Amino acid sequence: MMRGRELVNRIAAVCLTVLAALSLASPAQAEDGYDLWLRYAPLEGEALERLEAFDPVSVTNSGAYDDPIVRTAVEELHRGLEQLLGRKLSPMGEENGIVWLECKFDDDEVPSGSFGIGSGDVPANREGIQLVGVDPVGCLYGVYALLRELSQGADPFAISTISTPAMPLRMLNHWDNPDGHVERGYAGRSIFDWWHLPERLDQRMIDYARANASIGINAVAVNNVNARAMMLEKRYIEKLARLADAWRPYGIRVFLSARFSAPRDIGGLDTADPLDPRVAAWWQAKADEIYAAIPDFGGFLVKANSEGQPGPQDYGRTHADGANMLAEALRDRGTVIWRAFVYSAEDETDRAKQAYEEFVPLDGQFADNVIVQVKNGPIDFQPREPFHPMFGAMPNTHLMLEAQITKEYLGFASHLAFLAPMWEEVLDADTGHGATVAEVVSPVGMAGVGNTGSDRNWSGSDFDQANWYAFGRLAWDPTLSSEQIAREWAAQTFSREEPFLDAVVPMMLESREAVVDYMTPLGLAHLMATGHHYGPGPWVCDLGRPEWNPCYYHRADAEGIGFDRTVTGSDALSQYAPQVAAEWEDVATIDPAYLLWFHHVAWDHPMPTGRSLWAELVHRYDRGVAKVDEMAEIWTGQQEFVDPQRFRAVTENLAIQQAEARWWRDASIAYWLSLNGLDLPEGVQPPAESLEYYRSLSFPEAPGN
Ligand code: BDP
Repeated sequence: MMRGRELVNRIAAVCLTVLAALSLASPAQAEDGYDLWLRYAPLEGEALERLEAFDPVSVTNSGAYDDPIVRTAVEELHRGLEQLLGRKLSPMGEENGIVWLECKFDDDEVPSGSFGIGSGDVPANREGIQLVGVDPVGCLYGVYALLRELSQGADPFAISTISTPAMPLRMLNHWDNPDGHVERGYAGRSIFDWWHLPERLDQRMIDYARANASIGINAVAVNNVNARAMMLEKRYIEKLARLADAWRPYGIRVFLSARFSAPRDIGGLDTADPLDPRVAAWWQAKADEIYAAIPDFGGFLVKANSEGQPGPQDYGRTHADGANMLAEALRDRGTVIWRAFVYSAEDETDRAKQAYEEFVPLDGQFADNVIVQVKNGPIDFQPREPFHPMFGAMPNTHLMLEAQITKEYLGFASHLAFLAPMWEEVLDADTGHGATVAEVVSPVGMAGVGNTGSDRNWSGSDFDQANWYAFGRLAWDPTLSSEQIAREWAAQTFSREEPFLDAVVPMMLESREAVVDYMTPLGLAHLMATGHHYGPGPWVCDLGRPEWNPCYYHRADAEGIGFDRTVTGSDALSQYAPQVAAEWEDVATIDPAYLLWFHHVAWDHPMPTGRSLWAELVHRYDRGVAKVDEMAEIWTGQQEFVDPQRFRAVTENLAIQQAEARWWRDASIAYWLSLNGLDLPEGVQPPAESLEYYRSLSFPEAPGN
């Protein structure tokens, strides 16, 4: 007879067996996305065997442990290998190492951060992996590159690469406010805990630095370009210094967004006139104070005379006057990044023309340590814009590209839109001035408006992590294809199984075009609702300033739709090099993707497909909606490859996107119908609700505003 104790033990044993079987059956344990692409999921099968051949695997370095960045590199390598192998490694040491790090090459000809990886002899006459960094941060980047390859299942002995960053500055701009609210943030509160700094440093600050370093990001502007002067006060400098200290071992320099009127706001002066010697002296003293606390401070990022921000024009001075005064304060130490995103509240000029008109005449007048940061397109981070005409038009100015990683205009965090194809489109664009956009900005850099927040998954959705990742990878190498980036991201983040990648990578690559289709097809732009930009608002025509209104951008009426930017209209086209303008000036030959950006055309305008413009527009809305349905279906088939928690999270987001794609399509069509009075093309579904219904919707609580 079984005694009570024995029975309990047996039941417990059965339960354990069942639990173990259950956990084996589920694809992976639940994950919340916090580990990003740095999951280093344990290798299996051949990939594991190949890495195991390195027994005993450990990490060696050439005696440069005194350098904090090398220490990070060694730790990251150790940690990554342990996770991939699923076991502890022997301690690091020179004798038994199989990955040999050489981190002090010191060659001024080669850009900082460059590295090479290959198999070869390592100490103790054994075959191993050699990793040579031109400098400590080169070693760190090399380590992440090696782990990236191994994570994807690469044969360690076949890894052979030499890599050099294309651009010196690979930067994130955070639009985070000191109170924790993130402007255009859809991932929760700010990750920067200004309230508790400098005493308390959240572990997230280290994990954030790891993530950035792993994709080559080396600079961070921590606060909103709509800046509070307070961030320049002594107590904030102390907070910032703590972050700078934490991020230095990851090769990251800090920048501050500086409010141009700070000498007035917090400096006790009655002016911020850049030509006033007292103002220059104030900034000089402020810079000295910052450098005393942060010797490698990167510099200031400035939004001036744009959307109500103060700037040099308040005193009748130019952008160059303002930027150069700050540059003098930072001279030989740091950089002024001056944003070209300007449009004036008093200017009647087509908004798409204003930045070029203000900046191009100043070419050659900016100090050497000034960079002018230009958004990818001439309006504002729309789902599709032509490249900004300033690229290539200012050969004597350092120009940098600004992209938006957070999806303010592409459905917030709940829509799946992989942005690499959008950035690839702009980087590859031929400016007609003898260089592509990538070639214009490569000597300088790229900035991305961050999408991080306090959400466990960092970016508000699992797939939005891919945009952070893609931004870093493209800033490192703008010739990388979107496909390669999507593949390596998906393999590291979700699953390295081929069937999974073959399904999910194409889905990612087509996702941004789907958004263009269901929101702003054929070159339409800025039709989002007022303020928060959530959802459609093409009917908004009555806001105070003309360019605040979607009607300003689409110009639709009974006869036609689109913004004439040719010589018969605003002539924004003439800001492009002649050969580029020639491609877009003819309504018959222009790429339909840009048609309504540059032309006002009749609803019955014949399109290359043989459809009328109206039918083509409706067709594209339907195509976008159908694509999202297809994406949802593809995802449904991936359950076996993804842990339950993230599988469900993505599934739910796709359901939101399906509904909202329909909403965009229906509301837009209902509105155009009210203007053009046309019939819907044969077989096309009418909008589900009335125009009045769509107009009545309001979302004052939409995030990020
Ligand atoms: C717009 C955003 C606004 C930013 C501005 C900018 O709506 O919140 O302040 O860009 O880039 O797209 O300065």
